[in-house]
Amino acid sequence: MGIREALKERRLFFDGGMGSLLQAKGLKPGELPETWNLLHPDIIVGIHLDYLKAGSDIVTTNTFGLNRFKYKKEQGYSVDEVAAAAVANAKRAVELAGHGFVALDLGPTGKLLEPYGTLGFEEACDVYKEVVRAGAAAGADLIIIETMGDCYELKAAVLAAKEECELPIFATVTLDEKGKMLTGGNVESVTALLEGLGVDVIGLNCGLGPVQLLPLIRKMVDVASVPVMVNPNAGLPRSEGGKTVYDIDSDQFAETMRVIAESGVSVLGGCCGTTPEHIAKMYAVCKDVPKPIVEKKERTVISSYSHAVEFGRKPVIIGERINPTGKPKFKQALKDHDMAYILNVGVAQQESRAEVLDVNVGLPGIDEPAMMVDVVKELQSILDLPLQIDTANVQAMEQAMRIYNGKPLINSVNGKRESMEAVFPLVKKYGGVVVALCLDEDGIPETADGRIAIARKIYDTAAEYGIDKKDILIDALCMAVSSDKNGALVTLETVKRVQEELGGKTVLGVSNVSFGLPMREHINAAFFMMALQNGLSAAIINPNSEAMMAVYDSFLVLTAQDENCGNYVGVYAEKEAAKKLVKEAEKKSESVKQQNEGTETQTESALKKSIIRGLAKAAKEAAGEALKNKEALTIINEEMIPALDEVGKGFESGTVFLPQLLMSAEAAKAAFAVMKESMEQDGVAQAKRGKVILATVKGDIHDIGKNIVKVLLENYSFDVIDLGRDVTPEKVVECAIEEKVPVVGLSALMTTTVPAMEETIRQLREKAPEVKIMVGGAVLTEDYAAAIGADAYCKDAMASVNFAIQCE
Ligand code: B12
Repeated sequence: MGIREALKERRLFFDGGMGSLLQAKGLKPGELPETWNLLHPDIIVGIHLDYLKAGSDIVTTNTFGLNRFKYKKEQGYSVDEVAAAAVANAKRAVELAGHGFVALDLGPTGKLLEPYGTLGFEEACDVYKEVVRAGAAAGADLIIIETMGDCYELKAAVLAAKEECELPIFATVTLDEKGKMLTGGNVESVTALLEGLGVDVIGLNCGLGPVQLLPLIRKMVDVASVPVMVNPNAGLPRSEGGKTVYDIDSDQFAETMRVIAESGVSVLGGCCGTTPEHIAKMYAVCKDVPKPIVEKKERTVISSYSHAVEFGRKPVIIGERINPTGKPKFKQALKDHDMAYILNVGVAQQESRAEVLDVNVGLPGIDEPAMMVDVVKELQSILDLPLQIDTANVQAMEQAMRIYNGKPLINSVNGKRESMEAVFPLVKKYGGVVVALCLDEDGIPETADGRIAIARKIYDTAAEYGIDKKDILIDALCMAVSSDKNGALVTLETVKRVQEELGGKTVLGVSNVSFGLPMREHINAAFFMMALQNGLSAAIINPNSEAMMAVYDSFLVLTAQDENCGNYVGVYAEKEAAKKLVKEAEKKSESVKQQNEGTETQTESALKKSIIRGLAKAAKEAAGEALKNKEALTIINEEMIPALDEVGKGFESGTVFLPQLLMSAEAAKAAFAVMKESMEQDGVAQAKRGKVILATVKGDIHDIGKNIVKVLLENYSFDVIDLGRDVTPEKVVECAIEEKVPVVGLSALMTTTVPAMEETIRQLREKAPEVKIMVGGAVLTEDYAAAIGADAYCKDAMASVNFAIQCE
């Protein structure tokens, strides 16, 4: 019986941890566990066998960290031979036990993907393909992709598995206690992505214990239409005497797993810290819990890297502005490859509360696939909104769907056979919700009956490709009322009937209706309200139009979809207050003075805003502007650091995610380069001063602050030796002795790296007692600096100069 049949029949059990068992058997720190497949096959077979005897149906190959970055032929072992040996070991155990399936294990590559890191998306796919090819050839029964913290990398792994073999795919991600992935995804967005990609079983593993995972897993069972699996750690880890211990025992583990089994989870197992004992106890208490029935949820969902957007609840606003039609400036931006312009159009729509952004870059004479890929990459690196890939060019569509970081909305397919044959296979492969236009070989029907018939035809054909009705949004099409007086009525009737007769969901490009008329916004707004009233699920509109958004907000209030009018009051009370302020300001006579102040604040906020938004080009430009009014150091202290502080606070409170943090850091660096140039120009040439070593301590990669300190010290003619970031205490000491340096400056930005700073100071005191040490970084305080033995705490870069001068 294959694993898919077994899954239909009964609950399945995975194995538990591998790494900790190997350590107990002598795996040394720094040694790669995967190599033991070749060096100690008997130990690996033994562990697999223990799990199979404990009740596991599936054993996971010892290949979690296997990839080309760690294994190269020239270093002794190739990816292929390790994968083949790992599968052979697992198969041997299955043979000895007389039952079981072998899951080829794929873990994170250990590298961040572009644009936040250096690993390209296609290269990530290739890295995984190597392992999949070898593992599948060696006879694995399924693929398990696990412990993923970044959904982009997860997508690369799933595509690699799909493109290299036909094996069933199980995929699990790791969430923190707030229910977020490292790069910000949550249960809903991961579910949308993985179901879209056609993964067989989805779930959660590692990171947390079963108790903490329980609420998150319940949420996943609520939204998923495929079986759910959970492999938790043996509770929460903590360090005790240099060893990792977990806070619950095997009995408590098993008991919580029983509750998880009863919550509708189909596949159970363990992760870090779990042993055959945990699995045996879990199996004993869970084996008789009836297997859950996995219900298909009729949810129409798309996602970005960070969140999901669902259709069919509150109407969804899709921003239409990233589209060259009728926009000469936008056309020019496309021709000039002016990404900053396009990004700004996106940012403005997000600020106007668009929930999805339409992306259309079709222009005669342009390489549309290349442009579409570039624009999608740029947008998804800065904005966290899901995108609607809007193109008639199938190649552009496929390339964009491939590199899109989530489950996209696709615009569009239509009732023509040719269109369906081109688009549906892409939707099946990459996942997505597709907009389906009510037209076919015979054109656009004049009646609602005709459009409904096309909608039915599209649903039926999609089903032949394995695409559910829920993943289709019917576009009833909206004709210009100036040329067809009944056009709007037919559209509205179609919208209503798709929902009532076909149980489907709808979308409309609303603005077409007013084509050829003056003051188009009046017609658009009125038609928008009528469409909403007829049950429209999503509207492609200009979210920057106050009239359109007023219709939307009012509609929510009037249809009881705005609890306590909270949304309405939130948006319009502020607007009303702002209007009053403007009026009052106009009355005042000191208009000239105010205008001046106004410009300055605008410039200030432009720099701050672009750093917060992560817009590097805009930050660079704003930095140049800001320098016209203020000195570099003042700008750094008053604008750049507060901007980064704001991002940091958001990160801490869970409203900002790592990708945004990285983009803000990049923007800050771009602005900082401008400041540096200005400071260098201002620098007064002086006689050379003494040497200063600067380093960010071991384990810490934050260096923006340290680099500012460096520029300022150099400005004051100090000879700075910059050891970079993540610097060991030994390296600092060695350099201090070798270069006979009187002052060392250390930077640490995290509570977790302050101990490394303390250790560096301790070693300096011991081996180079004459050196003066100054320290800085956001987490430090005067008291803390004194407590760890530093000579001086420098709250900013200027303080570092003053201290270095004092030491002369
Ligand atoms: C930008 C940033 C990043 C960037 C860093 C890019 C880079 N090249 O530096 C990236 C995105 C890579 C990053 C990664 C991470 N970050 Co970070 N990051 C920040 C952020 C938003 C701003 C830091 C900054 O540059 N500030 C601006 C500079 C100019 O200020 P500054 O460093 O304090 O420097 C001034 C003074 O302190 C002083 N000074 C600084 N150093 C020195 C040294 C000497 C010798 C002297 C004299 C003076 C001095 O002078 C400077 C100029 O005035 C902070 C939040 C914050 N507000 O601090 C979080 C923050 C530091 N990061 C945090 C975390 C958790 C992380 C990650 C672990 C996230 C993750 N899950 O992966 C990783 C860490 C990886 C690692 N091992 O280090 C946390 C730390 C929490 C804590 N209390 O320990 C913070 C506080 C955010 C938060 N609130 O949660 N981060």
